[in-house]
Amino acid sequence: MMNQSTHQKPHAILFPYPLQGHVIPFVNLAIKLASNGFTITFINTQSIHQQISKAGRSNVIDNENNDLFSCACKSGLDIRDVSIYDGFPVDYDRSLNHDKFFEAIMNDFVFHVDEVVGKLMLSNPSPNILIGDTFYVWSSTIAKKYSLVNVSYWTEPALVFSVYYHMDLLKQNGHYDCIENKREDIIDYIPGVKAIKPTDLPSYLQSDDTNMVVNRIIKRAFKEVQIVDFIICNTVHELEPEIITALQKYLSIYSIGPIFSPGFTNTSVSTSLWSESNCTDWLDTKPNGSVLYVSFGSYAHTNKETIVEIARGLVISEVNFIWILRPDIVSSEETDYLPIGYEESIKDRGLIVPWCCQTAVISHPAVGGFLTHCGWNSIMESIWCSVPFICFPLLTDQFTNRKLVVDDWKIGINLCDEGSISRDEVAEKVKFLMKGKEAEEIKQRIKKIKKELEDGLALNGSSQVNFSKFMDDLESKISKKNVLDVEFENQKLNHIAK
Ligand SMILES: *[C@@H]1O[C@H](CO)[C@@H](O)[C@H](O)[C@H]1NC(C)=O
Ligand SMILES: *[C@@H]1O[C@H](CO)[C@@H](O)[C@H](O)[C@H]1NC(C)=O
Ligand SMILES: *[C@@H]1O[C@H](CO)[C@@H](O)[C@H](O)[C@H]1NC(C)=O
Ligand SMILES: *[C@@H]1O[C@H](CO)[C@@H](O)[C@H](O)[C@H]1NC(C)=O
Ligand SMILES: *[C@@H]1O[C@H](CO)[C@@H](O)[C@H](O)[C@H]1NC(C)=O
Ligand SMILES: CC(=O)N[C@H]1CO[C@H](CO)[C@@H](O)[C@@H]1O
Repeated sequence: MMNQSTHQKPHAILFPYPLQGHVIPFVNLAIKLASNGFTITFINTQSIHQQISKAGRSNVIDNENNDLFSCACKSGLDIRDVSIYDGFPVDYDRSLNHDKFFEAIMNDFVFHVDEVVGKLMLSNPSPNILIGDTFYVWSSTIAKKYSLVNVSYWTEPALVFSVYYHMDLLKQNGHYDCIENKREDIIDYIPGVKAIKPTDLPSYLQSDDTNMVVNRIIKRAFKEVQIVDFIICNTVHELEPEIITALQKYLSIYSIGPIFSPGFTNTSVSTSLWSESNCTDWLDTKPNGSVLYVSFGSYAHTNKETIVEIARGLVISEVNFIWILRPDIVSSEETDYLPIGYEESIKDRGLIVPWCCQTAVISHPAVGGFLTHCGWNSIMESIWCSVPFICFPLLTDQFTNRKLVVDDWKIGINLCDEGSISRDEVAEKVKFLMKGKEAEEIKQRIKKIKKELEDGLALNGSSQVNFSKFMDDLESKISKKNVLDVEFENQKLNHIAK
C-alpha cells in the first residue's frame, strides 16, 4: 500500500499574482514542471485569462475551447487551464481602482480560491502541491486545509525578498514605519546584504504611509512565507550568493532562474495581456546595435511631463528607437500625452507601438540598449541578450533592481538622480550608452553577467541542480505526506471500527 501511495504523480496547482510581470514567470515555470512529468493546473483570474486570450496569437491559442495551453498540451504536456472569479466584473478597470482591487485580493479572494481548489481535489491525479505567488496571503491556509505541499514562488530578485523578509529589522533601526525623521544612512544590518541605501528600498518601504494596501499585503505575505515548505526564486545563485546563503539559514529557498520559455522568443503559450506589434521588419532595416528599446513595462504609470521630456530627449539624441507606449502609461483616463505631431516628426527614426513581444525585440541584433523601468523580467531577459541598460525605476522593486544593475553589476547607468528629468539629460544618457566609447566596458561586463545566467542553466549549473533538488525534495515531501495521510486514514478507520 505504501509503495502505491509513494508513487503518486505530482500535480501542482499554480496561482500567479494577477499582473503581467507575474504571469510570465509562472507560465514558464508551468512548462518547466510539466516537461518534468508534473501535471499542472494553471489558475488565472477570469480577467487576466480573457485579456490574454483576446490579445493572443491565433497560432498558439485554441479559440474554440479558449484554452491558453492547448498548444503546449498538443506537444504532450499536461497543463490544465482554469480561471477563477476575482470578485470584480472582467472589464472592471483594476489599474484605475488599484487599491480597491488589491484590498479585495488580500481579503476576499481566498474564498474563491477555496471553492476552486475544493473542486479540483476531485480531479485525477488528485493535486498534491500548491504553488502560489509569494504576495498571496493565503497560500499555507489553503495548503493546510487540502493537505497540499506548499510552495511559494518569488518572481523578483533575492535582494528584494530579503529586504521585505527583514522589515522588522528596518523598523527597529528606524528605516521603515517610524514617526520620527527618517534615517538616511546606509542600511548594513540585513543578513547577507552588504549595504543598501534607503532610496534603493522598494518604493512601498520608502513610503510615509505604511498602512497602504500593498504594505499590508507585504506584511502578511512575509509572515505567511515563513511557514511554507519551499520557496523558489527566479534568480541565479551566483548573482546574489551572500543574500541567498543568508536566507537559507532559516528558509528552504531554491534559486532556479532565469525561468524563460524553452524557445526564449518562441513561446508555445501566450502570456501577453495586450496584442503585440511585430517590430521585426522595422528592426531589419536598422544597423546592428543602433536601436534603443524603450519600455516602462506593464504596470507602472508615469506623468505627462516625463513622457514629453523623454520624447524630446530621444529626438535630440539622434538615436534610433522603439518605444512601447501603453495607452494607459499616464492613466487610462489620459491617453493623449505625446506632443502634437510627434509621431510624424520622428519619421523612420523611431517606432512607437502600444505593446510588443519584448524577447523578440531585444534579441534582434539591431537593438543595442534598453531604457527600462527595471522590472525583473526585463532585466533578466535583457541580460540574456547582452543588451545594457538606462535605468528609470518608477515603482515597487524597480528601485532595488536598479541598484543591482547600476551599483553592483555595473551593466547600466541611471537616467537621472531623483526628481524630474530634462530632455537634455535624456539625450546625454542615451548618447552615452549607444554611442559613447565609455559604454564599451558596460557591454563587456554584461556579457560576463550573461555567462552567469548561462552557466546557471547549464547541465550542472546551479539553477539546474537546484531545480532538480527542488523537485526531489518536493517528491519526498509528497510521499511522506501520503504516508501520514494513509496512517491518518487508518487511524480514522480504526476509530470508526471501534
Ligand atoms: C505548509 O507548510 C508548513 C510549514 O512546513 C506546514 O506547517 C504546513 O502543515 C504545510 N501545509 C501542509 C498541508 O503540508
Ligand atoms: C516555435 O513554436 C512552435 C509552436 O510551439 C513550434 O512548432 C516550433 O517548432 C518552435 N520553433 C522553434 C525554433 O523552437
Ligand atoms: C514577425 O514578422 C516577421 C517578418 O515579417 C516574421 O518572420 C515573424 O514570424 C513575425 N513574428 C510573429 C510572432 O508573428
Ligand atoms: C549583424 O548581426 C548579425 C547577428 O549577430 C550578424 O549575423 C550580421 O553579420 C551583423 N551584420 C553586420 C553588418 O555586422
Ligand atoms: C555533471 O555532474 C555529474 C555528477 O557530478 C557528472 O557525472 C557529469 O559528468 C557532469 N556533467 C557535465 C556536463 O559536467
Ligand atoms: C537549496 C540548494 O540546494 N541551493 C543550492 C543552489 O546552488 C548553489 C550553488 O551551487 C548552492 O550553493 C545552493 O546551496
